[in-house]
Amino acid sequence: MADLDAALDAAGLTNPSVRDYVRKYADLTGAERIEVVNAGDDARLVQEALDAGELLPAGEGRYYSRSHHLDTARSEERTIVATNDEKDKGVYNNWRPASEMVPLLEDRMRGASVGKTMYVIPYLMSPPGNDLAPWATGVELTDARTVVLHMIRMARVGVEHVNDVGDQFVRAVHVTGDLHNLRQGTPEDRRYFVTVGDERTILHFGSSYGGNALLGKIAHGLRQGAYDGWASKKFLAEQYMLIGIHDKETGKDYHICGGFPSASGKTNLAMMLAPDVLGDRYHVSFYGDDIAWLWVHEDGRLYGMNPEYGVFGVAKDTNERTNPTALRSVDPGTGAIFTNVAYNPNTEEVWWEGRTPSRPEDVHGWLDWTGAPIADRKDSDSSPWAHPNSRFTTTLANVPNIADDYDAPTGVPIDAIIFGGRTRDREPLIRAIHDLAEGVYDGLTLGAEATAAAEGKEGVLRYDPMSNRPFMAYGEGDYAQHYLDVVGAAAEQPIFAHVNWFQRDPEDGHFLWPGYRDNLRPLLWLLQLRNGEVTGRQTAVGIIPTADEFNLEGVDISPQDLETILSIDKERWQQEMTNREEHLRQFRDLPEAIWEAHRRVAAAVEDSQP
Ligand code: GTP
Ligand code: SPV
Ligand code: MN
Repeated sequence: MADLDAALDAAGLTNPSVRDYVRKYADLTGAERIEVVNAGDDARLVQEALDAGELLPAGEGRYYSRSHHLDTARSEERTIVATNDEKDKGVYNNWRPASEMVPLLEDRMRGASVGKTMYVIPYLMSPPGNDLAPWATGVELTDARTVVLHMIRMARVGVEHVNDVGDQFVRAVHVTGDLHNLRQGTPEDRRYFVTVGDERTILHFGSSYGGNALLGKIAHGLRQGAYDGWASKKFLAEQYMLIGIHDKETGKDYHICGGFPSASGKTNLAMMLAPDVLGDRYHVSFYGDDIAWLWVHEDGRLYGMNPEYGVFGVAKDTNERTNPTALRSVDPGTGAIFTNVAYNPNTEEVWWEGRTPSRPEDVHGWLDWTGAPIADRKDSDSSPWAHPNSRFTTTLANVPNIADDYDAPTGVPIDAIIFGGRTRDREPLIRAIHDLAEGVYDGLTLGAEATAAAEGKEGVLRYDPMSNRPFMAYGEGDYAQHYLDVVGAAAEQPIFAHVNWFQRDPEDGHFLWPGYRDNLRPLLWLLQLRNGEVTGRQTAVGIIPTADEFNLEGVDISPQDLETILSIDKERWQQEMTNREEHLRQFRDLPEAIWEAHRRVAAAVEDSQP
């Protein structure tokens, strides 16, 4: 490409290592032109996307996009972590040798961008100046303009982030491929989503949706971050939300982070409004809703920060009751992008299941997520209007409860780490754990129903260690040891807890706990426990609140349901301990401290009163 140097010069992209990398992939993919992207290019690129029909208007300053109908979620089968050392093979990371995958991906990418623009997106997955910024720098190359628009919302984007980093940046290459001919979901599937951990290179081919294509997010922010955190011995990269809780009465601030599997409540928790009766006293602030990096700073405390700059949130069931904060974050004028929801081009409205109690009455003009008119549907067709993994994208600054210091380089000290998944029985509302090894053990045995965030997995009950199963970068035994080492190095230990908002009545299926805003209540109890203000009740699997320790003013729950979610079913837990043993046995080199924790908990379950 003759004008490559001229384009890089004009953009002020001076780092020679970055320039060499761009040249290599421009040559390989055969892109016709390159364009270096800065955050300030957003308005122009939005207009170009509207003109090209890649975006459609969704009211003032909001946009709608539709992905290919076979390209709507992550594919766990097609996602691979490759390295040059077979010791990195784990149970969940789909390890392959780098020497096999790199040529294979380069082959797929060869000539695949002929006639297209290759956008060069320099990005930073941390607040500027953060301790971990050296691992957070990357350059994504993509051939899709809508991916650029998403990256501008989800990451800090601009050449200033990469000019002075030498060779220390992640090479993140995204090539869409011919979505009509990739045989998605068949044995001849041509897609590959590969992170080459020890080469700090990400090669994704065959999708333009979500984390498959916005490479700063899960590929760098989780998989590469996890690998780097372990290789450097410095940090953890986790699929965690991160919130602050401010107590206006005492003036104290607390920070809680925690892992819930995909589409299981992180965004909702991070955007939570305090329940009305508690609102005068407590305020919840949003730091992050999907990823946190954790490390111990020179002052000896455990810190967390959100590498992202935006929210890629699940649309389904987002409404004025469940999450008004999310709705405000995508109000007119926010620049939000909706993907794969239902759309009405006449009125420029969007809709998804759970947005309102019933579907829009006048179906005239409404199109489902595939673009098919609702009015043409057969009466028997009850399929959802919006794809179950349809999402909204908006920058952090649009989130009404964004923390004042979300962009501060320091990050925030962590008081508590929580885990939770969709579990319809057994798991109580909350159980707290003081001991580090038992906390890590608890995270490793997180069991949950999988969701539509991954292709073809919805409803499957499975273990999802630390909510990181789809993002594991190296062996689980090494991971557990690294977790113990990082958190164990902190002078002040966080408290751990397991939470469950999803217990259901076995007969009629209703959720026993109202959830959403009321989720603040068990978290406040946890902080009180940490402060020694309550004692709870010790059980075999942790400390659970007694009903009187627990502020339930204004909560809509029956006494029987409350009793169920605050109790431990011995028999179910005995079964669970057998399953856990089998689950943990898969992992090579699991630290003895984790096995000891397992044996301690299993013995306590056996000894407990039924
Ligand atoms: P990813 O972005 O995929 O990693 O997911 P997430 O963990 O951020 O999920 P999110 O908060 O967007 O939750 C997804 C789904 O869980 C939505 O359909 C919510 O309505 C539902 N949900 C969240 N919190 C609660 C709760 O407290 N109770 C119940 N019953 N449902 C909830
Ligand atoms: C998830 O699936 O956990 C997400 C969405 O947060 S994606 O970035 O597409 O992976
Ligand atoms: Mn996620």
